[in-house]
Amino acid sequence: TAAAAPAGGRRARLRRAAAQVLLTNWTGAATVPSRALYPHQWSWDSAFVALGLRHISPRRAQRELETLLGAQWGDGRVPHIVFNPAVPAGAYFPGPDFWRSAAAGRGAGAPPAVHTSGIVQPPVHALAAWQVHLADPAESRRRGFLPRLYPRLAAWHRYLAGARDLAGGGLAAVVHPWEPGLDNSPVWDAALARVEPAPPGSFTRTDLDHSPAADRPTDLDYARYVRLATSYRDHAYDDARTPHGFAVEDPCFNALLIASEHALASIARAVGADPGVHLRRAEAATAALVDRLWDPAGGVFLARDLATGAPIPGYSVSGLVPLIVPGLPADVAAGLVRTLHGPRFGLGRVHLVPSYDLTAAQFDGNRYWRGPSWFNTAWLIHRGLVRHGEHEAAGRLREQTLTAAHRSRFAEYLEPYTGDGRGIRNFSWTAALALDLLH
Ligand code: 9YW
Repeated sequence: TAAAAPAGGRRARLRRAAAQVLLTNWTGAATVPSRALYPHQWSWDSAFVALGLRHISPRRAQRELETLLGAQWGDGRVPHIVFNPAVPAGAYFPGPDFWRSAAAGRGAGAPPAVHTSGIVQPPVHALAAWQVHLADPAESRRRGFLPRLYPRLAAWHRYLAGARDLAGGGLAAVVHPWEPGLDNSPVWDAALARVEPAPPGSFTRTDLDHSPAADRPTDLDYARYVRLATSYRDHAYDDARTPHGFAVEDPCFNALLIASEHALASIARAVGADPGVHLRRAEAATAALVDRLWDPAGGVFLARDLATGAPIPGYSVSGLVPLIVPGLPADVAAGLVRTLHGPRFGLGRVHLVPSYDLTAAQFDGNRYWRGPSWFNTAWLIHRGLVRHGEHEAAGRLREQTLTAAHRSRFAEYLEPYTGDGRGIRNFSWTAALALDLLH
């Protein structure tokens, strides 16, 4: 509403401050999520960053995505981290010497000259690429942006729809809790409990040098993350050969794949290719999403554990993100909007959208993805509300998000009840998505 909106002067200051964060975090070819905590390029961070950067430099936004896709593997996967060779090896764990992409990933087509991780993150890239193109179509055409990106984005989606459809049900599976981007969500607890932790002392965390331990995943979480990643690496990142100790169909990941598939259809049309294949894939995946993950009783999408074949009870913001999917059945969309406003997520009564059910025993308002509100999921829910004509709720969420970005100095996440910043400050996607919401 107008009363809650930052006044004109504050908006201009917010815009300048957000642009400054993105400039500080720009390395010359890409943007790091944070200079101290995450000093390399992260996959879905870059897509969110590009969505904001397009308002201040469409050209830099194009570069951001080109750099990421330049590190794509031969099998189509887009790695979740592209390592910056200028950063000391010990600055981030797990670093290039852990993943050993060029050697261990050779069979999967890892690039020989760039160091990357071997896992993936949610596919927001086609969606971002199409918006970046629309921000300045003339510059995009001059640089041949879409014709260069289209085959890479298409191969990325083919990888997810092919090698990653582990259950054969038409959805992509994630094989590590880092892949859905919601690392320590309580939704993964039961599946993760079956993973034997790596021995204590076999690795050293670097994240705790930059962020309080109470805001981060635990050592036991990390020991299991390390075990899973080690096993994937030691099986040459081969999806068919790895005995996946963790395999889950996540609603947010698949919703982003569907939304990106629609964007890829637009990109295909723009480059003179056939959009039909993308539209058909989007339609089939939407049906599979509703069929396999929708929980009508809860009014939310649930992740599915492929080890047990059963839905995972637990209400996470991930289960609300499918609100962005075009062509969602009307009763499903209405159910999601009801759940958002209900006691579990408290839309309008707490800051942004909590990452986990406020009423659940596992809710922790400080610890990373176990409760805190994040700006990327707020941005996605905002987009979903607009799509379904919920303009008032969308407007309120937008103003709340802008105010919180400003007040928290672009925090990584927020305690949902107080709105106080948590994690690090000057976080890139917080700045980028605030910039986007200002437009
Ligand atoms: C880590 C970079 C990434 C995000 C993820 C977030 C976190 C990496 O940081 O994971 O080291 O824990 O969970 O979504 O992309 O910002």
